[in-house]
Amino acid sequence: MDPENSAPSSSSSATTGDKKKPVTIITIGMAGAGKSTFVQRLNSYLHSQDPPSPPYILNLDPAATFVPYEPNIDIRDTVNYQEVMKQYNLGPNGGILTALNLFTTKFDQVLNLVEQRANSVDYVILDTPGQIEIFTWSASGAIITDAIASSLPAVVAYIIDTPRTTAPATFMSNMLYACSILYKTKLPFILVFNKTDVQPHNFALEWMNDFEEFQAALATHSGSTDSEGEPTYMNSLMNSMSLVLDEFYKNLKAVGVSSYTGAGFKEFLEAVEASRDEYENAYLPELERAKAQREKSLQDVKADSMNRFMKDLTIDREKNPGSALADRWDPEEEEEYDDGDDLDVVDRSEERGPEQYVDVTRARRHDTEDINWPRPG
Ligand SMILES: Nc1nc2c(ncn2[C@@H]2O[C@H](COP(=O)(O)OP(=O)(O)O)[C@@H](O)[C@H]2O)c(=O)[nH]1
Ligand SMILES: [Mg+2]
Repeated sequence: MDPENSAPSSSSSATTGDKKKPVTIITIGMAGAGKSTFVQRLNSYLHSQDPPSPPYILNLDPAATFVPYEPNIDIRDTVNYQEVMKQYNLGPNGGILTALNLFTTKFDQVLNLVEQRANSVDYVILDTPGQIEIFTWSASGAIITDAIASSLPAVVAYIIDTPRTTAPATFMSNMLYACSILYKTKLPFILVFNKTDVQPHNFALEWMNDFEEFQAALATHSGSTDSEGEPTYMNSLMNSMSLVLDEFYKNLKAVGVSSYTGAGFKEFLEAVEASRDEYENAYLPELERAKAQREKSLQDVKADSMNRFMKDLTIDREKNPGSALADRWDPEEEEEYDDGDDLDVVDRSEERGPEQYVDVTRARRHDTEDINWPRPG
Protein backbone atom coordinates (compact mmCIF):
# COMPACT_ATOMS: atom_id res chain seq x y z
CA MET A 1 0.00 0.00 0.00
CA ASP A 2 1.19 3.50 -0.79
CA PRO A 3 1.15 5.72 2.32
CA GLU A 4 1.24 8.86 0.13
CA ASN A 5 -2.11 7.86 -1.24
CA SER A 6 -3.87 7.38 2.03
CA ALA A 7 -6.48 10.14 1.75
CA PRO A 8 -9.80 8.82 3.00
CA SER A 9 -12.24 7.99 0.26
CA SER A 10 -15.72 9.37 0.56
CA SER A 11 -17.24 6.72 -1.64
CA SER A 12 -19.60 4.29 0.03
CA SER A 13 -18.02 1.27 -1.57
CA ALA A 14 -16.35 -1.00 0.94
CA THR A 15 -12.94 -0.93 -0.71
CA THR A 16 -10.47 1.90 -1.15
CA GLY A 17 -8.08 1.16 -3.96
CA ASP A 18 -6.49 -2.21 -3.34
CA LYS A 19 -7.07 -2.28 0.42
CA LYS A 20 -10.34 -3.26 2.02
CA LYS A 21 -11.94 -0.71 4.32
CA PRO A 22 -11.49 -1.53 8.00
CA VAL A 23 -14.39 -3.22 9.78
CA THR A 24 -15.71 -1.48 12.89
CA ILE A 25 -16.40 -3.87 15.75
CA ILE A 26 -18.93 -2.36 18.17
CA THR A 27 -18.79 -4.22 21.48
CA ILE A 28 -22.06 -4.21 23.40
CA GLY A 29 -22.95 -6.17 26.51
CA MET A 30 -24.17 -6.14 30.10
CA ALA A 31 -21.96 -4.58 32.78
CA GLY A 32 -19.27 -7.07 33.74
CA ALA A 33 -19.73 -9.26 30.66
CA GLY A 34 -16.12 -8.51 29.81
CA LYS A 35 -16.29 -5.92 27.01
CA SER A 36 -13.13 -4.08 28.01
CA THR A 37 -11.22 -7.30 28.66
CA PHE A 38 -12.41 -8.58 25.29
CA VAL A 39 -11.14 -5.42 23.57
CA GLN A 40 -7.80 -5.84 25.34
CA ARG A 41 -7.47 -9.45 24.21
CA LEU A 42 -8.54 -8.67 20.66
CA ASN A 43 -5.97 -5.86 20.62
CA SER A 44 -3.14 -8.12 21.74
CA TYR A 45 -4.32 -10.90 19.41
CA LEU A 46 -4.18 -8.52 16.43
CA HIS A 47 -0.76 -7.24 17.49
CA SER A 48 0.53 -10.82 17.56
CA GLN A 49 -0.63 -11.57 13.99
CA ASP A 50 1.99 -12.00 11.29
CA PRO A 51 2.30 -9.26 10.10
CA PRO A 52 0.92 -7.40 13.15
CA SER A 53 -2.36 -5.61 12.51
CA PRO A 54 -2.79 -3.00 15.26
CA PRO A 55 -6.43 -1.89 15.45
CA TYR A 56 -7.72 1.64 16.02
CA ILE A 57 -9.47 1.66 19.40
CA LEU A 58 -12.08 4.04 20.80
CA ASN A 59 -13.00 3.99 24.46
CA LEU A 60 -16.52 5.40 24.89
CA ASP A 61 -16.84 4.66 28.61
CA PRO A 62 -16.41 8.01 30.41
CA ALA A 63 -16.53 6.35 33.84
CA ALA A 64 -13.88 3.70 33.35
CA THR A 65 -11.30 4.07 36.11
CA PHE A 66 -8.98 1.59 34.46
CA VAL A 67 -8.84 0.70 30.78
CA PRO A 68 -6.77 -2.45 30.13
CA TYR A 69 -5.54 -1.35 26.66
CA GLU A 70 -4.26 1.86 25.09
CA PRO A 71 -7.15 3.54 23.24
CA ASN A 72 -6.36 5.80 20.28
CA ILE A 73 -9.32 7.97 21.17
CA ASP A 74 -10.56 8.11 24.74
CA ILE A 75 -13.81 9.87 25.69
CA ARG A 76 -12.17 10.64 29.04
CA ASP A 77 -9.76 13.00 27.28
CA THR A 78 -12.66 15.10 26.03
CA VAL A 79 -15.22 14.99 28.84
CA ASN A 80 -14.69 14.79 32.55
CA TYR A 81 -17.71 12.83 33.69
CA GLN A 82 -17.34 13.76 37.35
CA GLU A 83 -17.35 17.45 36.46
CA VAL A 84 -20.48 16.80 34.39
CA MET A 85 -22.13 15.17 37.43
CA LYS A 86 -21.25 18.13 39.64
CA GLN A 87 -22.21 20.81 37.19
CA TYR A 88 -25.56 19.32 36.18
CA ASN A 89 -26.39 17.82 39.59
CA LEU A 90 -26.56 14.29 38.25
CA GLY A 91 -26.06 10.84 39.65
CA PRO A 92 -23.53 8.44 38.13
CA ASN A 93 -25.79 7.11 35.34
CA GLY A 94 -27.02 10.59 34.39
CA GLY A 95 -23.41 11.76 34.41
CA ILE A 96 -22.26 8.97 32.11
CA LEU A 97 -25.17 9.51 29.75
CA THR A 98 -24.65 13.29 29.62
CA ALA A 99 -20.91 12.83 29.10
CA LEU A 100 -21.66 10.53 26.17
CA ASN A 101 -24.14 13.07 24.77
CA LEU A 102 -21.57 15.86 24.99
CA PHE A 103 -18.98 13.68 23.28
CA THR A 104 -21.45 12.77 20.54
CA THR A 105 -21.83 16.45 19.60
CA LYS A 106 -18.18 16.21 18.52
CA PHE A 107 -18.46 12.85 16.80
CA ASP A 108 -17.77 14.38 13.38
CA GLN A 109 -14.20 15.02 14.60
CA VAL A 110 -13.95 11.41 15.77
CA LEU A 111 -15.16 10.19 12.40
CA ASN A 112 -12.56 12.35 10.66
CA LEU A 113 -9.78 10.86 12.74
CA VAL A 114 -11.06 7.35 12.07
CA GLU A 115 -11.39 7.97 8.33
CA GLN A 116 -7.82 9.29 8.19
CA ARG A 117 -6.70 5.86 9.39
CA ALA A 118 -8.98 3.90 7.10
CA ASN A 119 -6.14 2.96 4.79
CA SER A 120 -3.71 1.82 7.44
CA VAL A 121 -5.81 -0.28 9.84
CA ASP A 122 -7.89 -3.44 9.37
CA TYR A 123 -10.11 -3.03 12.42
CA VAL A 124 -11.66 -0.18 14.37
CA ILE A 125 -12.86 -1.29 17.81
CA LEU A 126 -15.40 0.49 20.03
CA ASP A 127 -15.58 -0.18 23.75
CA THR A 128 -18.90 1.05 25.15
CA PRO A 129 -19.99 2.16 28.66
CA GLY A 130 -20.30 -0.54 31.33
CA GLN A 131 -24.09 -0.25 31.61
CA ILE A 132 -25.57 -1.59 28.40
CA GLU A 133 -28.64 0.68 28.28
CA ILE A 134 -26.55 3.84 28.27
CA PHE A 135 -25.41 2.95 24.79
CA THR A 136 -28.33 0.91 23.47
CA TRP A 137 -31.21 3.08 24.67
CA SER A 138 -29.79 6.56 24.17
CA ALA A 139 -29.89 8.92 21.23
CA SER A 140 -26.11 9.23 21.31
CA GLY A 141 -25.60 5.46 21.08
CA ALA A 142 -27.83 5.41 18.00
CA ILE A 143 -26.10 8.45 16.47
CA ILE A 144 -22.64 6.99 17.03
CA THR A 145 -23.64 3.59 15.65
CA ASP A 146 -25.32 5.08 12.57
CA ALA A 147 -22.47 7.51 11.91
CA ILE A 148 -19.85 4.77 12.06
CA ALA A 149 -21.91 2.26 10.08
CA SER A 150 -22.64 4.68 7.28
CA SER A 151 -18.94 5.39 6.86
CA LEU A 152 -17.33 1.95 7.35
CA PRO A 153 -18.45 -1.69 7.39
CA ALA A 154 -19.62 -2.38 10.93
CA VAL A 155 -20.58 -5.35 13.06
CA VAL A 156 -22.02 -5.67 16.56
CA ALA A 157 -20.15 -8.02 18.92
CA TYR A 158 -22.66 -8.82 21.65
CA ILE A 159 -20.57 -9.96 24.62
CA ILE A 160 -22.22 -12.51 26.93
CA ASP A 161 -21.12 -13.52 30.41
CA THR A 162 -21.41 -17.28 29.74
CA PRO A 163 -21.10 -18.53 33.36
CA ARG A 164 -23.94 -16.20 34.35
CA THR A 165 -26.30 -17.24 31.61
CA THR A 166 -26.62 -20.99 32.20
CA ALA A 167 -30.12 -20.73 33.70
CA PRO A 168 -32.68 -21.08 30.87
CA ALA A 169 -34.65 -17.99 31.95
CA THR A 170 -31.53 -15.82 32.16
CA PHE A 171 -30.34 -17.18 28.85
CA MET A 172 -33.58 -16.26 27.22
CA SER A 173 -33.78 -12.73 28.58
CA ASN A 174 -30.21 -12.15 27.44
CA MET A 175 -31.10 -13.42 23.96
CA LEU A 176 -34.21 -11.23 23.83
CA TYR A 177 -32.04 -8.24 24.68
CA ALA A 178 -29.64 -9.19 21.90
CA CYS A 179 -32.63 -9.59 19.59
CA SER A 180 -33.83 -6.05 20.36
CA ILE A 181 -30.38 -4.66 19.57
CA LEU A 182 -30.20 -6.58 16.30
CA TYR A 183 -33.51 -5.14 15.16
CA LYS A 184 -32.59 -1.65 16.37
CA THR A 185 -29.19 -1.44 14.68
CA LYS A 186 -29.95 -3.84 11.78
CA LEU A 187 -26.19 -4.47 11.64
CA PRO A 188 -24.47 -7.84 11.19
CA PHE A 189 -24.45 -9.43 14.62
CA ILE A 190 -22.11 -11.84 16.42
CA LEU A 191 -23.02 -13.44 19.73
CA VAL A 192 -19.76 -13.69 21.67
CA PHE A 193 -19.96 -16.16 24.54
CA ASN A 194 -17.14 -14.89 26.74
CA LYS A 195 -15.40 -16.49 29.74
CA THR A 196 -15.40 -19.99 28.23
CA ASP A 197 -12.39 -20.73 30.46
CA VAL A 198 -14.88 -20.81 33.33
CA GLN A 199 -17.93 -22.21 31.52
CA PRO A 200 -17.84 -23.76 28.02
CA HIS A 201 -20.56 -22.42 25.75
CA ASN A 202 -21.71 -25.70 24.16
CA PHE A 203 -24.94 -25.71 26.22
CA ALA A 204 -25.85 -22.38 24.56
CA LEU A 205 -25.15 -23.68 21.05
CA GLU A 206 -27.29 -26.75 21.76
CA TRP A 207 -30.17 -24.59 22.97
CA MET A 208 -29.89 -22.38 19.92
CA ASN A 209 -29.68 -25.24 17.43
CA ASP A 210 -32.30 -27.47 18.94
CA PHE A 211 -35.50 -25.88 20.11
CA GLU A 212 -36.59 -29.02 21.95
CA GLU A 213 -33.40 -29.11 24.00
CA PHE A 214 -34.18 -25.66 25.27
CA GLN A 215 -37.79 -26.59 26.07
CA ALA A 216 -36.51 -29.60 27.98
CA ALA A 217 -34.08 -27.42 29.95
CA LEU A 218 -36.92 -25.04 30.75
CA ALA A 219 -39.11 -27.90 31.95
CA THR A 220 -36.51 -29.44 34.23
CA HIS A 221 -35.51 -26.13 35.76
CA SER A 222 -37.06 -25.56 39.17
CA GLY A 223 -40.10 -23.30 39.26
CA SER A 224 -41.32 -24.30 35.83
CA THR A 225 -44.32 -26.16 37.22
CA ASP A 226 -46.66 -25.20 40.07
CA SER A 227 -47.74 -27.34 43.04
CA GLU A 228 -50.23 -29.23 40.84
CA GLY A 229 -47.65 -30.07 38.23
CA GLU A 230 -49.04 -27.55 35.70
CA PRO A 231 -46.59 -25.34 33.79
CA THR A 232 -46.38 -21.91 35.45
CA TYR A 233 -47.35 -18.72 33.67
CA MET A 234 -43.67 -17.80 33.42
CA ASN A 235 -42.88 -21.13 31.84
CA SER A 236 -45.52 -20.93 29.14
CA LEU A 237 -44.55 -17.33 28.42
CA MET A 238 -40.97 -18.45 27.97
CA ASN A 239 -42.02 -21.34 25.76
CA SER A 240 -43.76 -19.02 23.35
CA MET A 241 -40.96 -16.48 23.42
CA SER A 242 -38.40 -19.11 22.64
CA LEU A 243 -40.32 -19.72 19.41
CA VAL A 244 -39.70 -16.09 18.50
CA LEU A 245 -36.01 -16.53 19.24
CA ASP A 246 -35.76 -19.50 16.92
CA GLU A 247 -36.25 -17.09 14.01
CA PHE A 248 -33.70 -14.66 15.48
CA TYR A 249 -30.98 -17.32 15.81
CA LYS A 250 -31.10 -17.87 12.06
CA ASN A 251 -29.84 -14.31 11.52
CA LEU A 252 -26.65 -14.47 13.49
CA LYS A 253 -23.37 -16.10 14.23
CA ALA A 254 -22.22 -17.37 17.62
CA VAL A 255 -18.67 -17.91 18.84
CA GLY A 256 -17.21 -18.84 22.22
CA VAL A 257 -14.14 -16.96 23.44
CA SER A 258 -12.06 -16.53 26.54
CA SER A 259 -10.71 -13.04 26.96
CA TYR A 260 -8.36 -14.52 29.54
CA THR A 261 -6.74 -17.27 27.49
CA GLY A 262 -7.38 -15.92 23.97
CA ALA A 263 -9.28 -19.05 22.95
CA GLY A 264 -11.77 -18.53 20.12
CA PHE A 265 -10.41 -15.23 18.80
CA LYS A 266 -9.47 -16.77 15.47
CA GLU A 267 -13.08 -17.92 15.00
CA PHE A 268 -14.29 -14.53 16.11
CA LEU A 269 -12.26 -12.77 13.41
CA GLU A 270 -13.53 -15.24 10.80
CA ALA A 271 -17.08 -14.34 11.82
CA VAL A 272 -16.15 -10.65 11.47
CA GLU A 273 -14.83 -11.22 7.95
CA ALA A 274 -18.03 -13.07 7.01
CA SER A 275 -20.02 -10.12 8.36
CA ARG A 276 -18.29 -7.82 5.91
CA ASP A 277 -20.20 -9.45 3.03
CA GLU A 278 -23.41 -9.29 4.99
CA TYR A 279 -22.82 -5.59 5.53
CA GLU A 280 -22.22 -4.98 1.84
CA ASN A 281 -25.05 -7.17 0.57
CA ALA A 282 -27.76 -6.44 3.11
CA TYR A 283 -27.03 -3.45 5.33
CA LEU A 284 -25.55 -1.04 2.78
CA PRO A 285 -28.36 -1.28 0.18
CA GLU A 286 -30.91 -0.84 3.00
CA LEU A 287 -29.00 2.20 4.28
CA GLU A 288 -28.96 3.76 0.82
CA ARG A 289 -32.63 3.03 0.26
CA ALA A 290 -33.50 4.65 3.62
CA LYS A 291 -31.33 7.66 2.74
CA ALA A 292 -33.00 8.09 -0.64
CA GLN A 293 -36.41 7.84 0.98
CA ARG A 294 -35.47 10.43 3.61
CA GLU A 295 -34.19 12.80 0.94
CA LYS A 296 -37.33 12.37 -1.11
CA SER A 297 -39.66 13.10 1.79
CA LEU A 298 -37.51 16.09 2.71
CA GLN A 299 -37.83 17.33 -0.88
CA ASP A 300 -41.60 16.86 -0.74
CA VAL A 301 -41.87 18.80 2.51
CA LYS A 302 -39.68 21.58 1.09
CA ALA A 303 -41.67 21.80 -2.13
CA ASP A 304 -44.93 21.86 -0.20
CA SER A 305 -43.83 24.60 2.19
CA MET A 306 -42.36 26.62 -0.68
CA ASN A 307 -45.71 26.45 -2.50
CA ARG A 308 -47.59 27.59 0.54
CA PHE A 309 -45.08 30.34 1.19
CA MET A 310 -45.40 31.67 -2.38
CA LYS A 311 -49.18 31.61 -2.10
CA ASP A 312 -49.11 33.52 1.21
CA LEU A 313 -46.64 35.99 -0.24
CA THR A 314 -48.88 36.72 -3.23
CA ILE A 315 -51.84 37.38 -0.97
CA ASP A 316 -49.71 39.52 1.33
CA ARG A 317 -48.33 41.60 -1.55
CA GLU A 318 -51.83 42.19 -2.85
CA LYS A 319 -52.94 43.46 0.56
CA ASN A 320 -49.85 45.58 1.43
CA PRO A 321 -48.12 46.69 -1.75
CA GLY A 322 -45.53 48.79 0.23
CA SER A 323 -44.25 46.01 2.48
CA ALA A 324 -41.91 44.52 -0.12
CA LEU A 325 -39.33 47.27 0.50
CA ALA A 326 -39.20 46.61 4.24
CA ASP A 327 -38.56 42.90 3.63
CA ARG A 328 -35.26 43.50 1.83
CA TRP A 329 -32.33 41.52 3.19
CA ASP A 330 -29.62 43.64 4.83
CA PRO A 331 -26.18 42.04 4.46
CA GLU A 332 -24.85 44.25 7.35
CA GLU A 333 -27.07 42.39 9.75
CA GLU A 334 -25.47 39.04 9.06
CA GLU A 335 -24.94 37.07 12.25
CA GLU A 336 -21.63 35.52 13.08
CA TYR A 337 -21.67 31.75 13.24
CA ASP A 338 -19.67 29.99 15.90
CA ASP A 339 -19.51 26.22 15.80
CA GLY A 340 -17.68 25.79 19.10
CA ASP A 341 -14.63 24.30 17.46
CA ASP A 342 -12.35 24.53 20.45
CA LEU A 343 -13.82 21.41 22.10
CA ASP A 344 -11.38 18.99 20.63
CA VAL A 345 -11.35 15.25 20.33
CA VAL A 346 -7.84 13.97 20.86
CA ASP A 347 -6.10 11.21 18.99
CA ARG A 348 -3.65 9.88 21.57
CA SER A 349 -1.49 8.29 18.93
CA GLU A 350 -0.78 11.73 17.49
CA GLU A 351 1.32 14.53 18.93
CA ARG A 352 -0.84 15.64 21.84
CA GLY A 353 -0.70 13.95 25.22
CA PRO A 354 -3.74 12.49 26.96
CA GLU A 355 -3.56 15.08 29.77
CA GLN A 356 -4.55 17.87 27.43
CA TYR A 357 -8.25 17.18 27.44
CA VAL A 358 -10.63 20.06 27.00
CA ASP A 359 -13.11 20.18 29.80
CA VAL A 360 -16.32 20.81 27.91
CA THR A 361 -18.17 21.55 31.13
CA ARG A 362 -16.21 24.80 31.31
CA ALA A 363 -16.80 25.71 27.71
CA ARG A 364 -19.84 27.82 28.50
CA ARG A 365 -17.67 30.20 30.55
CA HIS A 366 -15.55 30.93 27.52
CA ASP A 367 -16.02 34.52 26.29
CA THR A 368 -16.32 33.74 22.61
CA GLU A 369 -18.62 30.83 23.17
CA ASP A 370 -22.33 30.76 23.63
CA ILE A 371 -23.18 27.13 24.03
CA ASN A 372 -26.21 26.07 25.95
CA TRP A 373 -25.88 22.33 26.59
CA PRO A 374 -29.35 20.88 26.91
CA ARG A 375 -30.03 19.58 30.40
CA PRO A 376 -31.48 16.11 30.55
CA GLY A 377 -34.86 15.52 32.13
N1 LIG B 1 -12.63 -15.86 33.80
C1 LIG B 1 -12.78 -14.85 32.96
N2 LIG B 1 -13.04 -13.62 33.44
C2 LIG B 1 -13.19 -12.60 32.56
C3 LIG B 1 -13.09 -12.80 31.15
N3 LIG B 1 -13.29 -11.62 30.54
C4 LIG B 1 -13.52 -10.70 31.51
N4 LIG B 1 -13.45 -11.27 32.74
C5 LIG B 1 -13.64 -10.60 34.04
O1 LIG B 1 -14.94 -10.04 34.09
C6 LIG B 1 -14.94 -8.83 34.82
C7 LIG B 1 -15.58 -7.72 34.01
O2 LIG B 1 -14.78 -7.41 32.89
P1 LIG B 1 -14.81 -6.01 32.15
O3 LIG B 1 -13.99 -6.17 30.92
O4 LIG B 1 -14.46 -4.90 33.05
O5 LIG B 1 -16.35 -5.91 31.78
P2 LIG B 1 -17.18 -4.72 31.06
O6 LIG B 1 -17.94 -4.02 32.12
O7 LIG B 1 -18.11 -5.44 30.12
O8 LIG B 1 -16.18 -3.86 30.35
C8 LIG B 1 -13.49 -8.54 35.17
O9 LIG B 1 -13.27 -8.95 36.49
C9 LIG B 1 -12.72 -9.40 34.20
O10 LIG B 1 -11.47 -9.78 34.73
C10 LIG B 1 -12.81 -14.14 30.69
O11 LIG B 1 -12.71 -14.43 29.48
N5 LIG B 1 -12.67 -15.11 31.63
MG1 LIG C 1 -15.74 -1.84 30.41
